[in-house]
Amino acid sequence: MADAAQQQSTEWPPNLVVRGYGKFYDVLTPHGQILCTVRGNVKRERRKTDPVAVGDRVDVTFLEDGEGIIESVAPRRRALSRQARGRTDVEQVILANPDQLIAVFSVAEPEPHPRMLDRFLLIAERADIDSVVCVNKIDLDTTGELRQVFDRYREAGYPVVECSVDTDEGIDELREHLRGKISVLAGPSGVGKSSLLNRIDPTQEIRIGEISDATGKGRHTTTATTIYPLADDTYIADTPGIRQLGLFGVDWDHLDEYFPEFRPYLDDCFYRDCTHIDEPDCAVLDALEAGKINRDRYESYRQLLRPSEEE
Ligand SMILES: Nc1nc2c(ncn2[C@@H]2O[C@H](COP(=O)(O)OP(=O)(O)OP(=O)(O)O)[C@@H](O)[C@H]2O)c(=O)[nH]1
Ligand SMILES: [Mg+2]
Ligand SMILES: [Zn+2]
Repeated sequence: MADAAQQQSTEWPPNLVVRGYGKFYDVLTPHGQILCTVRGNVKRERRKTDPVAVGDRVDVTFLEDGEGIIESVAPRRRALSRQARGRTDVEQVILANPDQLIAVFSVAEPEPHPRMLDRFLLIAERADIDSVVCVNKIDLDTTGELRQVFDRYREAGYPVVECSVDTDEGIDELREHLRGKISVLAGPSGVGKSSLLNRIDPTQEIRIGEISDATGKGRHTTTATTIYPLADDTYIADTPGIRQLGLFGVDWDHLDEYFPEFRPYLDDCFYRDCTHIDEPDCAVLDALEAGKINRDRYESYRQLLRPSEEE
């Protein structure tokens, strides 16, 4: 362990990519933040992924004019990624090297989208990234009914934080989850990701958007992923709202393992390669019948595995 840790500390450059603008990147270095371009070979060597992504650790050459050049990118420890649009074999990195995903959804305006949340949790499980479900705008849920769709995630074992930027409820709890980690706030447009960040650290003054009266959806106000340092060892990335989450790198034969609430049962199915759809003596289906696995989450699993079938 000590050896591995030591090795990593020597290989892990301190410079952190905090924002990208086309060809340019803001890189936070021990000597301050500098604007960098990327050496050509870095791009040539990394065609199946974003050559440089926000959250990457990089080696830089400092130029005399205060700018820099990214010479190389340290191997990513992990990455929260989606599929690049129209390219099944190309990875689009949402954030490199996060410790945890804060999946933000709202109880209303826009209304909850549990299938998309399931997909977020899946890409995080796949990449070995912890998740926290953040249910925002609970001020719009005066009866407490709207937030019930998120109960399934608590049942599945995920931490669920209910909060409101307007009333401040849950903000301290969210802050606790962030401490000492690199977190990525992700979710649909308009759920309040940037508003939460402003509330957590009012010095940031990040632009927030409006909700369209016509569609009840957000207006994609945040356009580039940006990492904000909050305190020593605490970083948070704000990301643009996502419309569709293309799954990248999911091993469909092991989809069941990405549903943490299924895991206790997976060794007890009669067939070793049980898909838990219609096999006899299936421990997952038994757990479902016994009410130990939430039916909506199971349906989400089934739909992911057999997308063509009617729900
Ligand atoms: N009622 C209510 N409105 C909120 C809350 N949090 C955010 N909003 C509003 O929701 C709208 C969208 O907020 P943003 O922070 O821009 O949402 P976002 O998730 O960053 O959206 P994108 O950047 O487009 O992905 C703004 O009008 C906020 O004022 C909340 O807790 N309660
Ligand atoms: Mg935003
Ligand atoms: Zn089974």
